[in-house]
Amino acid sequence: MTMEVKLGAGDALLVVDVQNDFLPGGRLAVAGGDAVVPVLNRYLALAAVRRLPVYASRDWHPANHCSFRPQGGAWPEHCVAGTRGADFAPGLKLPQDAIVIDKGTAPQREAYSAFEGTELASFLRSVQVGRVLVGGLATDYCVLNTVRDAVTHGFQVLLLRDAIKAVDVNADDGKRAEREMQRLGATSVELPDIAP
Ligand code: VGL
Ligand code: ZN
Repeated sequence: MTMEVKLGAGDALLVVDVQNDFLPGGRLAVAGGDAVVPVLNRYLALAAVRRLPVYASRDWHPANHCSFRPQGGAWPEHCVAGTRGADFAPGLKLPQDAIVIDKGTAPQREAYSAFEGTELASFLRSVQVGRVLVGGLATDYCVLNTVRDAVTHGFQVLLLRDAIKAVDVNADDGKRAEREMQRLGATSVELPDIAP
């Protein structure tokens, strides 16, 4: 069943961590992660037509970040600030005026959420955003935690379920994360749900 979602004033698009290191060939590759890029480009085109502000978060770690295995963390080194792995996917068509949100920049703090330790919530409020469309990588980490914080901050969330991909360290982590986001109040939508 498709629903008819009309985008307009008060909406914003948030693209989470679509960076080389999370794509196939990257240091923390999400299988099929590159598939979100063309779909996000379609959402970006819709955002342009509807004049929605666009935000793009980046995992932006120092070389000694606590989440890296040499520091006792869970992950291989990834998205080190200023490296190619931390660049946005080259095929992602972010507009010139997209607002970039760097997170995970403090050596001793993990920050999966684009709201954690950033100005994102105040940026959104300052331009009267009430509803955020969220897509990107990875469903079971940064997307999940970003959506949770968005809800906590009082924003409505449209989860772009055709524009997310999970790490799936455990089978079905992504599916569980999606259910959890719905339980928190996010609405899952796909491109065909969006009114042209
Ligand atoms: C992420 C693991 C570590 C993510 C970031 O963007 O989902 N996952 N750092
Ligand atoms: Zn990270």
